Amino acid sequence: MGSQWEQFYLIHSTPPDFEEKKKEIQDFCQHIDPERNIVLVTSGGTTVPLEHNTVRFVDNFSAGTRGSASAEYFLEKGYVVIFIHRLKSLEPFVRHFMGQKFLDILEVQKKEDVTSIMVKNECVNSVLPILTRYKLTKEAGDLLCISFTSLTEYLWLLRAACECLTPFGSRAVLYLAAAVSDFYIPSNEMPIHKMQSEAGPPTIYLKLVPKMLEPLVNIWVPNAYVVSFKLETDDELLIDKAHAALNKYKHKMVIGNVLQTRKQRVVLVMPNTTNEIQLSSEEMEAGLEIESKIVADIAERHNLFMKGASYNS
Ligand code: PAZ
Repeated sequence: MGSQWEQFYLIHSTPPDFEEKKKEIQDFCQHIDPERNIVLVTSGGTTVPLEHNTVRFVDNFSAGTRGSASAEYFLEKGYVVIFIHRLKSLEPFVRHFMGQKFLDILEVQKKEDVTSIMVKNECVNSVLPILTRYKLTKEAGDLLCISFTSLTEYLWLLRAACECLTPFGSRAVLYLAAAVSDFYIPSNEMPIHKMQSEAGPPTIYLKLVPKMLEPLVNIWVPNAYVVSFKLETDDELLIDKAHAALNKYKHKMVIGNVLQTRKQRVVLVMPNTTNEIQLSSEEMEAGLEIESKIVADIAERHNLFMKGASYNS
């Protein structure tokens, strides 16, 4: 009998479109210069189905703001980005034009028989820099976006992506911002069909999801710069829990954040130091995003880490 994480992969067979997605990640990584820095950004919440033919599921909170914004800042710092995100959560670049905002920047122009759709003049200055960065990223082939919905899909993709990152060694950063459920119903304990109300209120037993940081740090990407996130709603718990995670998994950094203040304040907890990053109200009003500061800090520390890794080897 293997460890709990091995059991998870034994019990939960690969999701239907897993092989195609895995191949996409493999093909993408094969075309990347191994001398480039690369980051795997995970983003958005996982679902935990209550039935095999899923009508109902438990969801994890996350809009995908942290992950999608960070992906853009990593690209700016010259990283190649694999962005593994919850389907329909925020994605890099398009996040700026979500919902009605997208239609509001457009106008219809009719000249003689020709109808065209244009970006409104007053919006050009805000759209142009984002569109330009997007097109350049696409041309360079520096961004791959792959989606998941359920916890099982996420965990299979995480392992597959890590395997593709192994050849990059210390050049790889893992930035695990996705809100991954701690609880689930194992596939072999889940009803096949929709639960019926005639049977009375259901009693649902959730089990603990194995902590994948353990094999990730020790087996899948032992040379990478691994950053995990810790979300709490009680500020008092945050730093202790971040330290506990760091001591347990021995990775490079835990970024602690509190649900209500996550856009203004985070604490970067590392083995020998901590760094609190905050946005002032002036910075927030000016539209600065905390992810720009987080990514700048990580890129600098990653750079030092790589120098140390090549010095030691
Ligand atoms: O996606 P978002 O910007 O709404 O929220 C980001 C976040 C709070 C999900 C992220 O910063 C985080 O803490 N992720 C890890 C959550 C956890 O499993 O503890």
